[in-house]
Amino acid sequence: MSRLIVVSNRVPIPDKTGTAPAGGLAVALQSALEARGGLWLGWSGQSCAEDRIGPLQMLRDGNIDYALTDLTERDVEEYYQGFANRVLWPICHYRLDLAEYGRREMAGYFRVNRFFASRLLPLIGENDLFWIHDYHLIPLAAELRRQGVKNRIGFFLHIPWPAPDVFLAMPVHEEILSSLTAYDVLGFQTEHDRENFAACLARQGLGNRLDKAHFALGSRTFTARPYPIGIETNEFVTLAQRAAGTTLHKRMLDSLDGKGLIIGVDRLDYSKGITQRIDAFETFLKRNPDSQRKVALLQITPKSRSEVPEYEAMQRAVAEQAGRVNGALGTVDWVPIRYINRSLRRPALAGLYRMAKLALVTPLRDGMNLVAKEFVAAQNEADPGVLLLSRFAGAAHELKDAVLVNPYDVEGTADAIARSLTMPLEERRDRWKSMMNALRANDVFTWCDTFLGDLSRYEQVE
Ligand code: GDG
Repeated sequence: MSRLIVVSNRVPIPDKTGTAPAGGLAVALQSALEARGGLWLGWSGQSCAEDRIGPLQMLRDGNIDYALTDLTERDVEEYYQGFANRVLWPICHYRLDLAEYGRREMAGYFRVNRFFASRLLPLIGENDLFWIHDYHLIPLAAELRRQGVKNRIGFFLHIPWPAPDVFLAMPVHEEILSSLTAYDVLGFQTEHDRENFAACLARQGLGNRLDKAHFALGSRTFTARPYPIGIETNEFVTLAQRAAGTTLHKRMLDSLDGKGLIIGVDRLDYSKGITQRIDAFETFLKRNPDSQRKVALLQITPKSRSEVPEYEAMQRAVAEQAGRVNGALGTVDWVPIRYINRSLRRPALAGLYRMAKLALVTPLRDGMNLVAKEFVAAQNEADPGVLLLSRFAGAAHELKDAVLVNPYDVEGTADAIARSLTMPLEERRDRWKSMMNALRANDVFTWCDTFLGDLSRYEQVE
């Protein structure tokens, strides 16, 4: 079997407490690589002055070799905080209004991708298989090809691919789109994303579509398919079952004192629809005064990308909003929203999912959304909670038996909360079983094997 080289912006090396960073990419890939072994290269998270970039830091943990590179302060500002997180992220999440274009940032993005290619080159063996991840590294294959790399290279986009009218509004869309054609296998979360991508190629007159999945451009061919990412389903079930006996679990139950727990878990990000969700919860409470004091929303929201101004502003907005609702509706012995702004350990999270009667997973746009899947896996089969899920999350394409909502429709979401909290046991069980079947049929190992199977078999069509 060929050696696997994974490249992603950040490499999730567990710290001494064993806490992996919050992020679907990290959680999914680590378990996949552990099983196969290979090399994982990415940014160390450290920045330094231009003349201080040292050699790669090499580490080994279990079956995985990690290669970490520092970036310069300018790189981080232009490539990471700049083009990746202030142009590509908002554009792919349909937020044209938040995209901040700057030539300096665009140039920085391509420069850092060239730099990643230069760090990889000395490590490459003839038969190595490359799997590049996510929007930070779109031009990496094109840079490697320019250096003569002929190996098979795959790419997986964890976030949505937007509709052509949105994508083509981005100034460098041509370079971004054509650099994707240097890959052999392109993976998207959903069929919808793949079709948006194909529509962008067609609009730009870039290449020919040979069939549903195959495309040709010049002398090269490539495939583009949906590979919906999964979770470690069985492991998560066990994690949640075990959590039932822990002290945290007991403390939480005591503090609820018979109230129904509603849970929300999201990185603090404008794509996750947190403010609309809190509005919907407030509307639900106002319209259903009988439910007041009978439920509590636990919103767990670890901070992310705080150095990007939109995220910092959002941090303040959500805290103020939760405070306002609590101030207006809370009583001396009831707090409607418990808002936590930091990361919990994974077993604790699994236990809280299991305790909850309802999860609110209401992103305005999301590639997949692993929280939705984890919540389902954590449920108690005998008395499962309800998943309320945005239609605009990739997960909605698989979890069709969730209660699907339009997160922009605050009143509709409020009504769906009311319906979910009174859903009969039999219906909850039926919905849960069907969603659980989907999670068992496509877990993170299947996702990884399917992608890598397609990549290792891929032959250029003559
Ligand atoms: C991107 C795409 C796609 C969250 N809070 C805590 C914590 N988490 C974990 C969750 C989950 C992960 O982080 C979040 O994954 P999501 O999929 O929900 O979202 P993104 O981070 O935006 O991920 C997304 C994903 O990539 C994978 O392709 O699904 O659409 O945007 O696993 O459990 N984990 C711990 N404590 C927390 O407080 N331990």
